Amino acid sequence: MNEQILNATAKAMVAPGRGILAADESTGTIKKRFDKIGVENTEANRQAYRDMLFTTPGFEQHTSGVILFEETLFQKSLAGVPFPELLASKGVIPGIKVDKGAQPLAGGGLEETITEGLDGLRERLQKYKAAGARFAKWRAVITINEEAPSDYAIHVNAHALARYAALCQEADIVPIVEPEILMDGDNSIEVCEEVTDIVLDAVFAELSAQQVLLEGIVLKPNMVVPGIKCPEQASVQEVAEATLRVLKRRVPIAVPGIAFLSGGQSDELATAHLDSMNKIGGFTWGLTFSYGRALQAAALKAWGGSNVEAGKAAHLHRAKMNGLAALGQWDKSLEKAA
Ligand code: 5MM
Repeated sequence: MNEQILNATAKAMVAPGRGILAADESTGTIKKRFDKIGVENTEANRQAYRDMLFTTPGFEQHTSGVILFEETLFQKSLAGVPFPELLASKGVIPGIKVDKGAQPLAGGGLEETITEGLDGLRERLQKYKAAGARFAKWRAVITINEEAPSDYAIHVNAHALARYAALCQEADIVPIVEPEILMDGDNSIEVCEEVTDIVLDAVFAELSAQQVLLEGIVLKPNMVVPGIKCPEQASVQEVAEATLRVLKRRVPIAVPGIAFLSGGQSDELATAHLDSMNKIGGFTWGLTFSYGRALQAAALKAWGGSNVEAGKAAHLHRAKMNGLAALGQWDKSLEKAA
């Protein structure tokens, strides 16, 4: 493990005003996205869509890295350049999703899951590194309902995240540690705050127990929000304050950065929340985005399978807005002006 390389990569991933594009949809997930715009889920269409995103002029000013799905890591752009090479030539760090998805937790019974993909990971990491990946991502999924999350689900997922992180660091690949608490229930913001607190506590305990170098990770958490079905929604300020309260309690200052997932928030809310937290300040980590849907939804719709220029314009706009939010310099009026 080369501590300097890991720390330098992690810092670059959360550099001021830049964040991460999560374009690592597995084949099943991208099908759901393509279905909405009536585009067939073929390898050629996936290549064309990702080509549109990665050749957007200027997106690199706001984008430090891109998380790729395995297929994309080994795919070429429409101009014949391997995607990781294309990204690296723009100063964008290529990353790779290495988990194999969330599966039902044996004996769980509460609709809980455990993320799989540890078997053979050491070997796969070498292959990904040779293809140009400098960081990786593993997503653990935590559900909130009347009985969940159970201690069982929290601990096995935290354990797996730490095992993954240790293997990445052994290969000098920065692990993005993503414990996602889903926001699709009817729970209050207070419940989300409590669960986020417990989960982050468990995750950092496991990272420490498994000797993961905190200076060489990026945390990708959910924001503290009420469930989407909760009748009482929260203001931008309330979300920002609750999220920072938990993070300040649970994330050691040795961690170079935190890059949020958007989790189903609207594009503009995800930007507003990030901006609000950066305006509040009072922390040492880089605080940025690692959005999937909140960065891509507008671009996907504008592209619609063929309108490359419209797709690029929509992508650049969201990348720019989130880059400003990562500096605490975003303003709603910028959305209207665009
Ligand atoms: C882009 O979506 C990612 C991959 O999903 P699947 O493995 O289910 O295909 C997902 O992990 C994503 O990176 C994060 O959840 C953040 O994306 P959002 O849309 O929540 O910002």
